[in-house]
Amino acid sequence: MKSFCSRLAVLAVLLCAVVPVMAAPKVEHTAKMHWWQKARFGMFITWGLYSVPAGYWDGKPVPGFGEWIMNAAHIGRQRYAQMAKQFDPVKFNATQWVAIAKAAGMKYIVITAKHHEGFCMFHTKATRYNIVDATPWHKDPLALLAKACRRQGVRFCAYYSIMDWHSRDQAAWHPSAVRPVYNPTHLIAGRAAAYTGYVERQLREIIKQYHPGLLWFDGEWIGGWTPARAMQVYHYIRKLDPTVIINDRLCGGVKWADESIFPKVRQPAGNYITPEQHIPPGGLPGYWETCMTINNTWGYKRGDHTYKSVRTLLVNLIHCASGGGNYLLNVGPTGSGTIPKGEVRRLLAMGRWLKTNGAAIYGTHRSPFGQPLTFGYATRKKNKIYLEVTRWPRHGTLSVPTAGLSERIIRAYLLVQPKQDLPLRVSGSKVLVHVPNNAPDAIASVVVLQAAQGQGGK
Ligand code: FHN
Repeated sequence: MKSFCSRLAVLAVLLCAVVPVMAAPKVEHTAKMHWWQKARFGMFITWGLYSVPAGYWDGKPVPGFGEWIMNAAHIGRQRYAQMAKQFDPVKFNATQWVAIAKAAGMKYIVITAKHHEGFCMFHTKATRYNIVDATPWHKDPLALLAKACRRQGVRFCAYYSIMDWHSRDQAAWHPSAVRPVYNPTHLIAGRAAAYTGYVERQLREIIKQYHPGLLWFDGEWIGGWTPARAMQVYHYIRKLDPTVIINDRLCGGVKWADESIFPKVRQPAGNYITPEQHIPPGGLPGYWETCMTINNTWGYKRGDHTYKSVRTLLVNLIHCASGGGNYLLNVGPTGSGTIPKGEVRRLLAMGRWLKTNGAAIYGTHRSPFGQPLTFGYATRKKNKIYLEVTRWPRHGTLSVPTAGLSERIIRAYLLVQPKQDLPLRVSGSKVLVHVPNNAPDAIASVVVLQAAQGQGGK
């Protein structure tokens, strides 16, 4: 698993080795990202065969992420594949899953079409190791979710792992008959072209069958998956759909950076950067999205109830938006097809906050202040600056450092009381806003500063 730091290190190497090429056309690139940048908040769904054992094997708890159980419990390919016969998620309800995402204020969902285990959660003709052909359920959850997303106005997106612990084209790192260790696999000599063809065939099915707005690649760190192979797949995707967004994980070895940041990059592939389980302080240049678990696992583990608090989840979302990034929050559905209640409760609480305060998040851009704020965070949309106050001032005065602002602030008000002006005065390089003693929201209250009309950033 590559950490964000190692990805950044590789990026540094890449930048000194760039060879100027025709940059992706800016307009096409920006237009493609528009819906995603406005969305700010998405649901990651990590669902697969691993949801059946749910973190236990041979009656014992298995450490690590739920979706890594095949590797962590050293399960042979044949024995693991037998689980498909038990995978019968009769409680799955696509309309309900999308409704939960929508009620949470999430504008897109990214579901695992194929995780490292290699089991395909969609109907593919490339292998019978898929949820329609190999399980007693015989349904295609990606087709059902894509349809529900279209009906409910949520963007459907798909995750696809290059690493594939079931593929005969990939060898386990330690191919023991009794204690195999899969990660990281490597492409078997002479089989790389066959596997690349398999990937292309499946991506074609996913694009043509489900029309994802975004392809979320992962597992790119396997041996033999070269930049050239990744470039081949990247251009294959672009021919099928020039508008689909691609994250920065199609290619291992060489960090694929955002076209909008490094247009001269030799391999302009990833449209955005994907920090994982952390939020870069102050955000990142260009397009980026932090993906994060809601507890301590991506795939379902029946023993993991260590859910993050609603406060932590909301502040994470606000922190991402204030840095100009998206927040992709994961749920791990059970083997029977339900999203755990503890996860749903937190998502619905986030949705209630967003129902009142969504204007401060959706379609906004990063904080205009260029420095951390003592009282919380800030986002901006045209001449409105939204202050997401997580530490409400005790003495009724919110002190805002406006040194980094080029505009005059002409108004201040609570987002929940837009018609009620709050007294404000300039004091040196600060604007002092007189606020009520009690914060309108227990977690984050939004104060809006209005800059003089016709001025201001994005
Ligand atoms: O190994 C995967 C992991 O299972 C999970 O899918 C995360 C989500 O971003 N990605 C990889 C770890 O970086």
